[in-house]
Amino acid sequence: MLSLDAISSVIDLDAMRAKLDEGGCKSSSCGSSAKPDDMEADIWEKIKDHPCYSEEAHHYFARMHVAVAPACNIQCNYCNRKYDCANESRPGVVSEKLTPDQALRKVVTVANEVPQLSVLGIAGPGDACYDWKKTKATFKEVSKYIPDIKLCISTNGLALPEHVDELMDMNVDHVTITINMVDPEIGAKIYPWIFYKHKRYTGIEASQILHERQMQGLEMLTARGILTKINSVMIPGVNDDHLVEVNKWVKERGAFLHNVMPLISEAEHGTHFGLTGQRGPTAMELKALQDELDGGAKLMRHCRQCRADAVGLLGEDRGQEFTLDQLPEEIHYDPAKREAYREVVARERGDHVAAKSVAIAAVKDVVETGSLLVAVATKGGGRVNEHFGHAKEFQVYEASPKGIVFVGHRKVEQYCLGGFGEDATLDGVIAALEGVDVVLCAKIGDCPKDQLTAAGIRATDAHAHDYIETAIFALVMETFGADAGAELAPMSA
Ligand code: CLF
Ligand code: SF4
Repeated sequence: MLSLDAISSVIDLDAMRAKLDEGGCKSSSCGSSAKPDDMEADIWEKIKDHPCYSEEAHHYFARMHVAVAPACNIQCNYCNRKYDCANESRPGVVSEKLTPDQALRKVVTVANEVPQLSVLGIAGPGDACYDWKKTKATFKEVSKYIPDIKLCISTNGLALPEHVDELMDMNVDHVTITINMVDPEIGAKIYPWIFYKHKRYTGIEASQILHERQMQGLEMLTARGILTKINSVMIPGVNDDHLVEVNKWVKERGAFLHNVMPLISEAEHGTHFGLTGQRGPTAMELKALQDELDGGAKLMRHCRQCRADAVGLLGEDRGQEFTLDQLPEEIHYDPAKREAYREVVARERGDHVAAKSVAIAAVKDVVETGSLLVAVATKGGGRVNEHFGHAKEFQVYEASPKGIVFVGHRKVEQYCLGGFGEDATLDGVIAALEGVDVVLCAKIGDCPKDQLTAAGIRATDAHAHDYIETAIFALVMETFGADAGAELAPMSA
């Protein structure tokens, strides 16, 4: 079977197709569709190539953001205006602001170079609906050049209701609204002011208006069949318990996904929360809340809080390769690479989904109680295909009686640079893997492996290049053999 490493780097289309055929995978999807059985076909069409709306798609497809919308109409206590909108991007990062024309040049250049590109998002650096003219001009121009690119926006919701019909006319079928509260008293602790209908509002009144507009916008989008994702920033002691209520409200109003993101509040970012010592949640606190929300509005757990000028697969950032000074003056869109990539993915993906469902069913059969947290080093394609020392993040899966579920990711500093591992960096990686039982990677040296063992984490490269779920099932079987009804507990290292 052709690996995604090969897919991503291959430019010779004939060689690429030949490799696939050698692998014996000649049908369009190896006889298996990636569509989940319980999903309507029209919904699947909308999400199947969107890396944020489909966890499975994020192994294959990339998004890019263009920072065309700098103006904002509210103030969030986790935002510093010097930086980009923290509702959809990592706080403390400044993007190169673009005009719609510059954005068009950037999108076409990226589409020619990054075959995984499927979605163009506008997530600031202010509010995409408030700075509407630039958002609209960018989407219109890009759609003329690349008609199949999916358009996606993120907004705080205050200016959303007046633009819902235009969003529909422009075929935008993915909208994110950041909703941190449904109780204005809690909102007053998050939003010091809003600017609405030429007037500034503060306190509970400001949050009441924001709340009403957010709910109105969500209901309007649902009524028109536009998919919505709700982002909520988890702020311990402010809205963490309250997000259970938010989840219920948005589910009732048809939200497709709920994405609970951890507050990032470094003092050096100069936000109100950062300067007043408001902490963000730990990885395990975030997971505990997500587990509590399980069964409500469907959760997105693979968000990477990407930069507002991010380019590439989620968790990867190629934005620095496409800064303004590197863009050509003249643009010409060549769809060849994107089309060839899609052809290969269509084949690989069906195979992956089939292998995944076998592994998940088998884990459900074998495990009766307990759980195992597994951190995976991967470069994409749904495989264990990254070296431990090269990983900048680990994807975390939980094997339990529910099967195998993606539960999040842990960002780390790359341990091995220039062929040498840094002990201090390894300490940070081990700390980031808090609660993890096993690490799966494509290769690991004895030294980091021993130190992980000493920290109670087993690490193995025995399942290199396997599909992630197949590898996790193998771990489960290594522990329990064919004993059904076993209790799953961390394996000794
Ligand atoms: Fe961008 Fe957001 Fe669209 Fe995705 S990101 S506007 S929905 S295309 Fe995705 Fe990035 Fe998380 Fe956003 S991983 S921060 S959820
Ligand atoms: Fe900042 Fe975004 Fe909030 Fe506006 S909506 S204040 S840009 S985080």
